[in-house]
Amino acid sequence: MATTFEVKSDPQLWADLKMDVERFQKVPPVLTKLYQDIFLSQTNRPEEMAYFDRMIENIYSGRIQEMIAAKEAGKPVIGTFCVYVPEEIIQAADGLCIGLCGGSQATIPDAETVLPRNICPMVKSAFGFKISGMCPFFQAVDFVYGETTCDAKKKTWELLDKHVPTHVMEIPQLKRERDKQLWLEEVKDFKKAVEKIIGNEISAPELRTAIDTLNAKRSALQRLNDLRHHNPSPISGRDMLLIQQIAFYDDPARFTAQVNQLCDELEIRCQNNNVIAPKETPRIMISGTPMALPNWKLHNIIENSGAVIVNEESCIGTRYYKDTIDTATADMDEMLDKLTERYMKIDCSCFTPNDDRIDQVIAEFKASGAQGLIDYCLQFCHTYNIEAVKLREACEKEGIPFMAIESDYSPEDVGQLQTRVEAFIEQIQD
Ligand code: BJ8
Repeated sequence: MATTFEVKSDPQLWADLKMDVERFQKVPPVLTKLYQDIFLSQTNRPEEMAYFDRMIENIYSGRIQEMIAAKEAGKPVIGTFCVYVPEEIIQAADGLCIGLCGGSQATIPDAETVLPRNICPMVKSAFGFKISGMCPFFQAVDFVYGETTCDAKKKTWELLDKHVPTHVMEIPQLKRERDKQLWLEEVKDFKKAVEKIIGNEISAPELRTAIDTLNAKRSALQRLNDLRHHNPSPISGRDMLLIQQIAFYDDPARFTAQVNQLCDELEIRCQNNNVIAPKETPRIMISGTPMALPNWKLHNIIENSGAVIVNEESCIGTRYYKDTIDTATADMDEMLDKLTERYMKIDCSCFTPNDDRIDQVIAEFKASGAQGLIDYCLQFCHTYNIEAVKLREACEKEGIPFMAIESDYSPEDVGQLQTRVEAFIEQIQD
């Protein structure tokens, strides 16, 4: 295990950001220990994971300083909660797009002083981070862009707006031609809002370059995901999840270069049969709701139970990168049209009907060489929870072993989940 790993502190920076420094300085040592236990305890990790370890070491210091430097240079720094917010437009304005979804139990009691208890933990965690002054990312953004994907989120934006300027994009919930038109108008409004910050119109070449940058990022993640499908897998599910989480706050070009470097290493590892676990290791695919940093709970349980995770059909997973934008045009209106088309392919369960997602899950299952599917649903996420019914039916039809798990961020159900996961792993090996 690397002993030099340490999540860095920067109390002066946090004080400048008006955080609760006294409380927050307890976080880096806790994250250091958690990271050492979950990630650095693995054996034979790819060497190129060192970059992603450094990203975690600098999560509360170096990356925040980069955000502040960007702000001081007049660049927009925008917080988002959903993969429907078109980050190409932020990139075209030379801005930073930072994912703010919360994956920690620590701020849920703060959120519950305001929000009802029985809503999604991701929404509560993120809201709690803001109202408690416990997230440097939240403190460093100019404003946040919410969306109307689910009830918990869209009503929380009204309350969040009191603490940080919160704009809302309307995301339609059907995918007819008239919905596409509505969505295109929303994309154009989003572009205008970003242009207002920079005091300039985004030009067609700027948007084109941004599309190329984000396409390259998504392609690199596709390449990485294809490589992990190799049997035996050259990288653990925990490390893959980590990389997919870091994708939401790292610089896109730098991140892409690092992912491609990791892919180069994994190609060689596959050729040399230098892998993370033996060929007979049970292979599991995850589908469902996103796992925001530092939600590593289910991956840790599954891989500690002797299986390897080989795919995440999730927004912190393939839904983020399975589609790129058609680059056949450099005309602004046509690019916005193609961009909208690409975003409409994201198959979030907030859409109805959403049968494309069921087909996508089955296709990814087959491509990944998984032996069983675990559908993960955050507590109180009604759309994913109900969509699991159709997913189960589709799996039964295909003969795919299926298990649905509903959980939150608390450690209370770990023992029970462990028992269920172990039984499932036994079942898929029979
Ligand atoms: S596109 S999955 S990132 S909305 S917050 S819907 S878990 S109850 S996150 Fe999401 Fe965009 Fe869809 Fe993806 Fe459920 Fe929780 Fe709502 Fe959630």
